[in-house]
Amino acid sequence: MPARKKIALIGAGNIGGELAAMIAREELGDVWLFDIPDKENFAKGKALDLEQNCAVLGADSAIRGTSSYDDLAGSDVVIVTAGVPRKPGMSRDDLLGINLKIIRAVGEGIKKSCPNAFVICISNPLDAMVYELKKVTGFPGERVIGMAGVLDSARFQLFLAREMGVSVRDVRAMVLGGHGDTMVPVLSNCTVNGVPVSQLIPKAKLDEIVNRTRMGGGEIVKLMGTSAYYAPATSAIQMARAYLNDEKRLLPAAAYLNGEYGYKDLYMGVPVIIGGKGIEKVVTIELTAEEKSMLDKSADAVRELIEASKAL
Ligand code: A3D
Repeated sequence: MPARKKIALIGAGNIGGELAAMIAREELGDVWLFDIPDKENFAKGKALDLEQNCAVLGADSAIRGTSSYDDLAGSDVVIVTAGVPRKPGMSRDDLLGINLKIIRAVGEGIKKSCPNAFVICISNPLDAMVYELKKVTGFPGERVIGMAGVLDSARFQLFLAREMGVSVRDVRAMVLGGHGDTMVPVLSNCTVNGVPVSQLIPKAKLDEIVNRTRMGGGEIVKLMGTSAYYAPATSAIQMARAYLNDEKRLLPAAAYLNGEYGYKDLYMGVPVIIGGKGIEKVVTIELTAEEKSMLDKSADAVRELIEASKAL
């Protein structure tokens, strides 16, 4: 019998807990919920609650809490949510100073204990944090990826579907670029079951939806006082599942770019194929001149943040 997959969740907060619940429910693997020593008991308690939840559901995944990287040894997948989330009025970039230090420590721990893992970063500011994780671990780009595009695209698809009164299942759309206000909802490739969305929604309304998508995270922070966690967790699980089951999903995600789309040494949201080898391909799609220029602006914003990290 092959052993169960081992999945390490670094950060046992809101997203970490939801990730653990989903992994266990789907029996994708056994889970280690990791947090800082001050929160080790919290992580252990949450793990116990989640494992008891599994007993109700009849799922056999084991869930453990820890603050020791040794317990994460040999993990197949590591999902990083360590750090602080936004509070109302904050931008993701405001988190850079505090989360950078945390991500550096986390990167060292992963490098030591999980040298073969597929690493999915969720901590914000996303593109700069995933860049730092790759730098600190020294892992190849195929094995270090950032989750943002799946979530931003789902928000975009939801708003489009609600506007048209159709099922979210029939709306296909992608959001590329950095995970910030400069993100690029790609209208030229957006369809409802193959019908270009521009034939179905007037331009002024589309512009409104694009804008709401760009501000989608902030809308929730303003209402809840902290950032979203259900949809971010589900989005990361979609990526982890694609890796663990070698699904070859084509998904938008923050990938290390080495010349693709004309960008070098940068992490940014692009369409990628995720399978058993990690990021198996960065897919280059045709963009309109306007979309490419928005992507360039977004790349500049990410580059600025990466440069700021280097100075810290
Ligand atoms: P929260 O519930 O505060 O959980 C974060 C956890 O990280 C806390 O339990 C902390 O104790 C823990 N932590 C802090 N330092 C360390 C460390 N050195 N090692 C291990 N754990 C540590 O936040 P959350 O789960 O709501 O959000 C986590 C991160 O995800 C934040 O940075 C958010 O901004 C980000 N986020 C990203 C998206 C994207 O779409 C990319 C969406 C929503 C939230």
